[in-house]
Amino acid sequence: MASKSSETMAFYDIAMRPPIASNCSAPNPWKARLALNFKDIAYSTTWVPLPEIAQVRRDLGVPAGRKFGDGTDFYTLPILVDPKTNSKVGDSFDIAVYLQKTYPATGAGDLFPPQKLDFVFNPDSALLVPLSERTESEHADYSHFNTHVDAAFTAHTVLMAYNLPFEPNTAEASKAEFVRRARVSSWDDFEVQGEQREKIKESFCRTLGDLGKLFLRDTSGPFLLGQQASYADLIVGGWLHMMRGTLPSDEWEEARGWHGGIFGRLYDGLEKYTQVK
Ligand SMILES: N[C@@H](CCC(=O)N[C@@H](CS)C(=O)NCC(=O)O)C(=O)O
Repeated sequence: MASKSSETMAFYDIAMRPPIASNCSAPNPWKARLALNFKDIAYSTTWVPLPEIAQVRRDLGVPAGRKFGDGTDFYTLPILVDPKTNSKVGDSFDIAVYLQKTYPATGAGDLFPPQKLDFVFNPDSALLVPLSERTESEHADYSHFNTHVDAAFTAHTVLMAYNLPFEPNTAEASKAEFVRRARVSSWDDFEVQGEQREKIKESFCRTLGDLGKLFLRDTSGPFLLGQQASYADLIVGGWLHMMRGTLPSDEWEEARGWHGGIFGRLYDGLEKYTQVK
């Protein structure tokens, strides 16, 4: 989309270790980046170190969109600021809805084409940090899918947390915050190896098998609707980017090949929407 620089949108993502373009790995900002690129929007990224997210969000006047288990506010990214409409949107799903509504005809078209998104995942135990609560019903089927995909991947992030490529200047503070949230005694408690790791990988593979079934309804392309990508593919794609950035590389290669390579093909199919700007 041709756009003057004063109209360039500001997109806020979490700073990671340089080179940032290959290390940014937060799934919800990734969903929004994929949606911005899908819509061919002019934007520029502001990289926020993890310990500064709350302040940045407060300074922008965007309320917290998530709560910790104890009910206190959890300040998160992404945020998108659109100077053209004076809008500030602080949730990845809301960003996709906003882009579709405000810029319906740009880029690759409709982010929310009708389709059946009947994936359900109910975690065995409560997630460490509850997901955002959503009450609105706009694109309710996609919103439901987003919640269940988030739950499915979040239940297995113990495989990924230890390898998060933290930004060096704030790595210690970030790790300390994760230790506090998980109520463990040290960062090394996040390392999961051996038999325990294999068991969690099996569960992850099984869970992705259930999700993968939806991709087998139309095998004319890598997306749920075959050759037509939609926001549902970008939701899964956001998590695949977290996996790529945080799993040991042999495990990422293994996961790409699970269930006949469904997720490797999806990751590659979304490549055209992965520019980090
Ligand atoms: N429902 C929100 C959730 C956003 C969220 O959880 N963001 C994570 C990164 S994926 C975050 O900002 N974490 C900051 C932290 O862990 O301190 C959305 O979809 O935007």
